[in-house]
Amino acid sequence: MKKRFLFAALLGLAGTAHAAPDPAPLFQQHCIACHGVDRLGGLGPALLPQNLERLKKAEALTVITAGREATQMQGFKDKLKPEELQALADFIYTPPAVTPQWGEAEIRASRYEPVKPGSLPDKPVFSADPLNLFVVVEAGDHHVTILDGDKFEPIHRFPSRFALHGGPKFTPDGRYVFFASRDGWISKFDIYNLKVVAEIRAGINTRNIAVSGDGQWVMVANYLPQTLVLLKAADLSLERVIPVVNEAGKGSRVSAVYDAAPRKSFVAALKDIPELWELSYDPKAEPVFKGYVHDYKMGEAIAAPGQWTPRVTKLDAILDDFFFSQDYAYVLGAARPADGSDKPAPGGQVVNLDIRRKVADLPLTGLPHLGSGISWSYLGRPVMATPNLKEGTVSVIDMKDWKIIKDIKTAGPAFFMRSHENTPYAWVDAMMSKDKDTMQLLDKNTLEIVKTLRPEPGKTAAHTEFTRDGKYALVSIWENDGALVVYDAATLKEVKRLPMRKPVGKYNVYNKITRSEGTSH
Ligand code: DHE
Repeated sequence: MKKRFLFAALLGLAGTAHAAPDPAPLFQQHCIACHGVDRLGGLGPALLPQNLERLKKAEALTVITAGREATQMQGFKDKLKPEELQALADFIYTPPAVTPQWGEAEIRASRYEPVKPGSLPDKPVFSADPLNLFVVVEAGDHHVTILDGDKFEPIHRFPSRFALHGGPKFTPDGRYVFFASRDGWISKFDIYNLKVVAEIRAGINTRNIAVSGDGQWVMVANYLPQTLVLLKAADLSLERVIPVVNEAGKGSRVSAVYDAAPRKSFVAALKDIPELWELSYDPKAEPVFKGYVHDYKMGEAIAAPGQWTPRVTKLDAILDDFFFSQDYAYVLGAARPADGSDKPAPGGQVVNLDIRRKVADLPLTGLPHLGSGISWSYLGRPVMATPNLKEGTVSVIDMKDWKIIKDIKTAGPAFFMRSHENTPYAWVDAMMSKDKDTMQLLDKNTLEIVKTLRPEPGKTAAHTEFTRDGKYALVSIWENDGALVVYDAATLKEVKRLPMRKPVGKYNVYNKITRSEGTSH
């Protein structure tokens, strides 16, 4: 009996000796200063499972151990034991016991204005054409470069919030640009004065933003919490939080929100419920009688205010990743597997926003990336073309009868596609394939691939954007020691190469504010 007791006691002791370290005090001591109470983020990003979906745990462990280059994240290998480093890595991938809140109070409290609104001059502090600037998002070290689009020389470079995502959005005059980080930070930057003038944290896990065509509003799409957040563009102050919930009380993450300027509305793509929401920002919008509002019961003929009340289009599949016709009457949506898996998508759908229903199916295969689609006129008919994230194909779709005119074989699955009214070619990458270092040119008149460029052999080439006149095309070398390669869009000769830190995207002010059909809006 005694012997058995001793054995059990030894086992217990051995157990204690090898017990995993408690990560909570470790986090408190080493991480909280930058990554915030409840892991909600601060100077550093939020460390919650939803925010870490794009980082493998093994990579997170490497960052905790060795630090992250070009950031303030130091490595802890000299301070912590291997099992403590592992415990911290496990901890940040563990959901918190209580779902974190980010409501009106937290949003309002987060806002700050480094510069008093209206106190800065209304004239650019530089001589370059303010409408031919490029805003370049450098993900390698989380910076933004403002580039002169005539001389191809940087005018200014400043640190951005951690991990910006989605295209920056401009006010209609091109003076201000807004950025969203995956951690929910929205920043307003005064291009004329080269200064961040206001910031606010609108969510914990944010997808993107849209700026209204009248320049008055910024709408934020969130995964966590499941909300749309409306901000005043003037100072980023909170106007309202719109919970995204269907009539049965089921909430949904918001995949993205877009400005449908000709309709004076925002259109939101929902990730978890088969609905499409349109919210008018027109103060004179017709009241909403049917459908439902969060506070109203379905079916009751209640007239809710036309402005900001979601007008709901019911769908037979969950759609996200949208492309809009130039007049915004139609939305082309690709279905994504709701479970986030790699299963093939069941094609795409065309929804008419006026009659609020699906008008056509798009027999697309693979994983079309409609959000990167572009449009032009082919044989006198409006067409749109979409790259595909799973197949080496660009599909060209007739926007009158919604038939696929041609599936053009390319070097490999692509992420982005770009063109310009003044160029005969559409530029498409192959960055999801072994030929990731190629950029192919598709002739918009013959629908044939006519040229393959290889800006830097072995390095990823992606995301083209044109100067305002369409004469030059800027291609990113998507590496930490990357570059912007400037091509003459007619001769296809390289004219300049600027070193950049993983320039994920670049945005020409004029092409964005005029909604060029060759680029994203
Ligand atoms: Fe994006 C735009 C969704 C992963 C870089 N991306 C968008 C938009 C959507 C979207 C809906 C349009 C919003 C806008 O511009 O307002 N992106 C998604 C995804 O669902 C996906 C596949 C998975 C995810 O985790 O979010 C995804 N995106 C990525 C990346 O991995 C990329 C390549 C690198 C990164 O920085 O995250 C990436 N997405 C971009 C860029 C844009 C973008 C550069 C803006 C393109 C433009 O020219 O407008």
